[in-house]
Amino acid sequence: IPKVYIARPVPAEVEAYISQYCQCEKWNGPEPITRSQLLKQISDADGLLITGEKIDDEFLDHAPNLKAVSNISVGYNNYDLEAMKKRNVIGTNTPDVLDETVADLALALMLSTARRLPELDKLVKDGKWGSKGDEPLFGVDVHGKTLGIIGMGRIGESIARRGKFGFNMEILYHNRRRKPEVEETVGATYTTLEHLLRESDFVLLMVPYTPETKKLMGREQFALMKKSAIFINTSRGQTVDEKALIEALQNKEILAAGLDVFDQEPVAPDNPLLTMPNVVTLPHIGSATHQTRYDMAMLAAKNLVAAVTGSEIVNVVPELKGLRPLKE
Ligand code: 8YV
Repeated sequence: IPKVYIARPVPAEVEAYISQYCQCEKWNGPEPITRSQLLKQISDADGLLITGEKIDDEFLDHAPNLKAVSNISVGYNNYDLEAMKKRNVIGTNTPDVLDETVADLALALMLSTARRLPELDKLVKDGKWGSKGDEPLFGVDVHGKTLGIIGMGRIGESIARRGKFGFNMEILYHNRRRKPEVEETVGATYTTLEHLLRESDFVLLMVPYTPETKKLMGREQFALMKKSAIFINTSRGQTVDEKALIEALQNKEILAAGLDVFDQEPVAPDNPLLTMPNVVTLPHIGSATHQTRYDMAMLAAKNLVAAVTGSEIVNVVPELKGLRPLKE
């Protein structure tokens, strides 16, 4: 029977599901497993359950039997698609099940940044409430403002619905292609990136990380934003020129930023973003609820079992859809 390697902690029910169809192995050393430890474990694996590990030529050379890699994530920028294609290794991801949870977090980050929640929570806990009068506690409104969403995928749509129907916001969006259905259901307006940056009170980045979106937000883009605007990133850190963001904040070209993702993760302790009170920082928790991470792990397990047992695989990433499901 196929042999799979589970390379990150998953609920017992997920491992039990895989064990019905495959021979399972998994790391029992300290978490997280390092790349060099992982490379030693996969030499006879047919399938791999993972998140984030770079699946490139080096990795695949250590796994000659590998037929499928299953990400417990919707993002799959860790897949070197050309390396996987030439070895006929299928890659899957976990779309849909996390959309609402990530959208909730995106709105939480918008509200936290606009109303300065972490900074003011600390002020109360430090016993400084009342020390400066009311005005120093003021934030900015979210309701009725303009939300510009860069990347109108499934998660972008969930965010747009929250902004429109929850906070009566005006929704602008920029995307690789127009989505008339979203314009219809949410009343969102498609526009150019430049116009979105100039008009939005909140600029929210929700694109996948690809060669085309690398450093999509840079010096020029931040300079187009209103000085009263707030930047939110819930996509990937690499879609932002982080140096340009730091300078835009230091030069007051934008008001504030809410960041769930960073160019390097975990973020380096000397990163200037960590010293700015108008920057809210989170440790990449977009999908991090018990239920959603369970659903993602179970979906990734089902993707993996389908791939290594030759059944129909639902969530093959688009760029790898044409691959034959199994090596002879
Ligand atoms: C991941 C994410 O689950 O799904 C994605 O692409 O970024 C998150 O939901 C998280 O990075 C795993 O640790």
